[in-house]
Amino acid sequence: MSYVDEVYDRVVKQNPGEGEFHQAVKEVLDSLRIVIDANEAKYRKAALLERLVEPERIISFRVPWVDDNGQVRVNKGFRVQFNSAIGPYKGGLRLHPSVNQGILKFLGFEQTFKNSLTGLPIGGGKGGSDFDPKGKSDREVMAFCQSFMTELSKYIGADQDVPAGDIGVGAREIGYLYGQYKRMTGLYEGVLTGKGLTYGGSLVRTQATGYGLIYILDEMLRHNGRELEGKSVVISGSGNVAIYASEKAIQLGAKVVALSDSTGYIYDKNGIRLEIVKEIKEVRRGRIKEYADEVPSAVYTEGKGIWNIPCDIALPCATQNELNLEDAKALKANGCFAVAEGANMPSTREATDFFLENGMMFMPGKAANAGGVATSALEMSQNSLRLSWTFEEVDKKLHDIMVGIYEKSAKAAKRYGVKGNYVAGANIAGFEKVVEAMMAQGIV
Ligand code: NDP
Ligand code: 2IT
Repeated sequence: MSYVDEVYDRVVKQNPGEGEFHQAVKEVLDSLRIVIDANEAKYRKAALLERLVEPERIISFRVPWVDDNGQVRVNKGFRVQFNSAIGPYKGGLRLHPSVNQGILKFLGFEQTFKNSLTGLPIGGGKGGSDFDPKGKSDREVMAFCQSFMTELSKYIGADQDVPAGDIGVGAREIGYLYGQYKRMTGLYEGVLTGKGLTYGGSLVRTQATGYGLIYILDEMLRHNGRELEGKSVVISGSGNVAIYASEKAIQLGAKVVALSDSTGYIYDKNGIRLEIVKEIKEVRRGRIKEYADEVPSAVYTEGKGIWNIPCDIALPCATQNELNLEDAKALKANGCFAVAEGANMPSTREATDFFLENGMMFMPGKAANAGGVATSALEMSQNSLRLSWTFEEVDKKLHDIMVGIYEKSAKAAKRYGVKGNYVAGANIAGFEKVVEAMMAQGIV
């Protein structure tokens, strides 16, 4: 049996019930076969893959807090410190009822390669809780965040592990988490990113994942003889990534016609009016349905189905496995020619294979959404320097990093004879740096 298959079988056996983690490992290992087969003896002897798929450490803890009725509630808290070969653990915190250890392991594993691709010195980590922020008061969210950080603060630090936002964690949550970290440790340090601008945050971090997604999409289109201007775009989700992907796409002359949330989707043939979406989502914390109540040209449809809307470009920006084979076929049949993933692993394996086998341009999440964490690393740099860069400076660095990720992924794919396969290219380029650092650091 090949080394890759052996290690994959072992992952399935040793990590029962963690489907998303198995899926992420399989996707990465499958596209690394060419590299691993060429170095099999060396990697086997060093148990390189066995080490790569095992998190360095998982911290799991109880999060008790008191709700507005005086009732004590208990959630599960986690931090997966996956790989520190190239820098301190870095990655977001997710607050969503679906969160479990397997999902955080898939995210931490992906994060390791993504962070490597950015070219910046950051390892891979992810954390979160099954706490559901929806419908909670600010005080309840603060109570939860303070309890979560009381425990987490023992395991993180500016040179050790630097969490940030992800689903359900934005500026409000980062603020509460930061305040509690400072109170627990007495340290005013860049231990979290996505901070507010008055206490060490970086300009552009809010926009970074969405902007970065459009920068790399634009690069991919131009290298394949296409352009973004005038194209129709369907974007799933209506959170941080979806909103700022929409903003940059519109700035560059595309027309965004649809957005969604977990309840349904809106279609606006005239192009989405983003200021209304921002008011609903960022100010009111409302539902995307409200857009159709305010904009006569928009139609709201309950449930799934956003991928049946005809478009040139599709950008899944909500959550894992939100786009399956049937959706991929519908996109192709309706004329879609490019897909870039703002979310982490939003396309199922079958959908990804369909895109690759049917000549569609496809940029996988670990390359396409790396602009968020890259800008987080720029926030860390500014904190260390005790300086703040301007919007234009950070935006230019972000743009250059995304172009760099495109080039690394395209070149690695070409080098291994799979030109245009950015899945293989991103996995190989991300892997090479992590492996070199791991091998150099001995058996750890
Ligand atoms: P937000 O919490 O801001 O928004 C999430 C959006 O996705 C909401 O519209 C939400 O709808 C929808 N969504 C979440 N879970 C589900 C679900 N199970 N089914 C359907 N829709 C769902 O999160 P972000 O925008 O920050 O994150 C979106 C994706 O981007 C995630 O995969 C995240 O890991 C990834 N990402 C985020 C980065 C960042 O910097 N924030 C960086 C790189 C990747 P509803 O409100 O109804 O729950
Ligand atoms: O998935 C991701 O890359 C993020 N949620 C951002 C992580 C970060 O540390 O900024």
